[in-house]
Amino acid sequence: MKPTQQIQFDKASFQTSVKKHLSSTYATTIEKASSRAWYLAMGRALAELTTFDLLETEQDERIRNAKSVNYLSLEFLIGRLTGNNLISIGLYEEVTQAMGELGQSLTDLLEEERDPSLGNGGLGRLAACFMDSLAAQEFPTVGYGLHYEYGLFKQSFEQGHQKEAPDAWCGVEGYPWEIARPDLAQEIGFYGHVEVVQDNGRELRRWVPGMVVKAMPWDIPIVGYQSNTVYPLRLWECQAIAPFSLESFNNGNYFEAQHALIDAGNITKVLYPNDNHEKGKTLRLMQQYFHSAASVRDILRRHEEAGHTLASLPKYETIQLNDTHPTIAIPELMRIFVDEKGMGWDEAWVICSKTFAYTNHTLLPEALETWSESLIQRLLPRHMEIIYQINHLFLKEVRAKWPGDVSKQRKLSIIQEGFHRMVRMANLCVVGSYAVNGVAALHSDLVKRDLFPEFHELYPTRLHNVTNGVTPRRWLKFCNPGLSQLITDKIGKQWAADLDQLEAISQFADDTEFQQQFMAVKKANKQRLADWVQDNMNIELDTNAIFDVQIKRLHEYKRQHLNMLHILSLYHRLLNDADFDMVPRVFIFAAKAAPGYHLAKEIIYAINKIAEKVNNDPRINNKLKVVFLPDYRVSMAEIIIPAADVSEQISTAGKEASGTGNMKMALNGALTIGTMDGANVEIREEVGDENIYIFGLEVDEVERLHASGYNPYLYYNADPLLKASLELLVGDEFTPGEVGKLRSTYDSLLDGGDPYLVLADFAAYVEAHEAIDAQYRDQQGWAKKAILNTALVGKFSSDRSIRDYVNNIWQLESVKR
Ligand code: 26W
Repeated sequence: MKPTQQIQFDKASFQTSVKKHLSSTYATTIEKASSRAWYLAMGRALAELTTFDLLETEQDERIRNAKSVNYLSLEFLIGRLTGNNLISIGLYEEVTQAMGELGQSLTDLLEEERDPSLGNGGLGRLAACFMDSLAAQEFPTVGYGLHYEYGLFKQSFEQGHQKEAPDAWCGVEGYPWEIARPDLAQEIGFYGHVEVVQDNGRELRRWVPGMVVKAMPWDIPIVGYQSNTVYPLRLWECQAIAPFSLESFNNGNYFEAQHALIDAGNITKVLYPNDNHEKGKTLRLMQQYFHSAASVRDILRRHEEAGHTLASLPKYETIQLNDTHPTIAIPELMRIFVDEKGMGWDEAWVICSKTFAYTNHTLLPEALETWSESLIQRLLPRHMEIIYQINHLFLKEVRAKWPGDVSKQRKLSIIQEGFHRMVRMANLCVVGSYAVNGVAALHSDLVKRDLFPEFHELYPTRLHNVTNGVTPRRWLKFCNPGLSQLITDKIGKQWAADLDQLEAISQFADDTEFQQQFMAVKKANKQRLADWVQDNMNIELDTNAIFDVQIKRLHEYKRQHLNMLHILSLYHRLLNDADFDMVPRVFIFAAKAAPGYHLAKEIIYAINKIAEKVNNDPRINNKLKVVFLPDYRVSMAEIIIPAADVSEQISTAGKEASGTGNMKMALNGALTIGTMDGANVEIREEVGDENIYIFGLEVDEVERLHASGYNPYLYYNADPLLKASLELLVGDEFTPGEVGKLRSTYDSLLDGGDPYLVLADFAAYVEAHEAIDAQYRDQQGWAKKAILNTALVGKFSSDRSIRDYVNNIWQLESVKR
């Protein structure tokens, strides 16, 4: 077994380093330093240790000569690093002691760290879990992302309404874990025109950008658990090259060169807050190209510096595209090969299409990216030519496969015809990649069946499934120390590096003593959350109640409004049915709505208003509490997830590609109430039907209902409880004196046609909740189910996901240092 502490640690010199940073970096003294200054100085001192290993890893000959994965993602939702890194390098106790001797509590200092919220939700958090698992298993990797100045907006509530504020995650002092790499900076062009030059009778095309900006990389160390391998997460920051490009000035692109000054500073200013909704904004495409171009050049730089030939690129490098957001990397690599390296098109295409692989994360039509041809033409004129050429050759293949079938060509073409011609990024990805994968078994089946059926026929081995996973380090060991200790006491500590070992816990599922210990830990975690709610929201929660949790982005397809209707039905029954009884419940929500998504914001408002009334209504005797925690982020999830009894995973079947919160909560001993959607299907397979509450329409039933003409009024008129619950939204029950303030949700569910079938699933959902209520009354039975959830979800470790990618897609080997 490997030692848990690899990095050389000497307490006295560490303390000296912290003190040195206090004075020389943060200009303060031991006597005067604030907690924040102590945290920053400690962070810098720790980062020095990992930077050393980062550079060592970078120089390691065996790694330079091994195949690496380059994970390209516009989002990495890493969350706070300090506590997690201390666990990975095995120095948590040592640093607790070292800081204690300096009069500082490590736990308090860790609270000083702001979350780097460089992602929207699932896709960004998945990228962070994958980096953790790649480093832990020592697969050579570089994560490439963007160094946004402002991460996802901070959320607060004003009279129940969501308010957004900018999130300056770096603070004025900078983020202690990152190091600038000015020697690795790149120049990135935009706009301009294409020149044709003759070269020995050959016609070469060359892009002359009208504007050039600088890409400055910042490295964040990704520390492998129980290993001394440190791989970089390389985040590009856009800087202007002052004052503007002389070349473009001379070429008459004066106007566009002026753009440079305005645009350059903006490119990495802020993360776009849309989740699953594509808006086609120019600046977003600039972010995408900036990210792709800087990353592709850095990959080629590493490859060439290691002495490898261009032809051997796929042997040493694979480039994983996290959704279509970095798709433009494909034509960019082609441009470099053909225009800059003088390679022939066919050779370039063979190399290129063996290098890229693409992960699809959503089937929602409004999330599938298309960019207007005219925008690409203006911003990236040479790339547009290359896309035409790729499409031209691809359509030849289509014609060969389906001669004379024009509809096939129209459907598969990378260019969507019409008044405004659009480039379909997903089609470009499938054509330019050697592998395409969905993120859960059901989702991957739907990718084959509904999204890309013709591509599947054309390229029968290209489409794969890799079921998502979550890192057990952050999502159990770090966030739930009580449960981690209990598990370690029973089965030893190696589970955190090999999550399948948790299965051994199932032998204690009937053991009453273990059940009591398990439930005691859950209770303590509920108390920790209740304390947070008391301190921050001034609401008192009873930890004997069922903690029922729905935490994820606010979206109609995720159906927070179904949960809300269930709450209304309970409220209605408590007030109107003297025989009705229920185990006290606390409904916990946390979610950000995209700032431009009106209905999502209205749902937040409605839940907040309902909470206000219900929480203070003496008639219901504290049976019901509703809390909407503000500013959902990774560090909040770390408090909420260990405290969950019930995990709400209630999307309309076929809409949630995978979900990963479902995995985190099951791992922490929550019982899922969920539809047959995304990874819920596989969670059920693992934990068994008796340990999960599945309800509602399945994918084919959803399709049939839509096809037959769904009418929500049929459900409304047939179900008195549903009707009564909905009617609570139209009066002034929750907004005294102001009638109809919560109408939007009601309207969308009735006159709006209820596109996500909330009403159709309502009755089944209520029934599943009744079963949960009944089960909770039997605490031993509940404990057994909760234990089995923890024990049986080892499959959902992101270590396993990464091994699936490695074995089935990337074909690379780990390098132990
Ligand atoms: C262009 C706008 C946009 C922005 C983000 C479109 C799509 C996205 C993401 C793909 C949305 C996303 O985060 N998808 C989620 O990915 C998770 C990781 O695979 C899955 O677990 C979720 O089910 C899926 O919704």
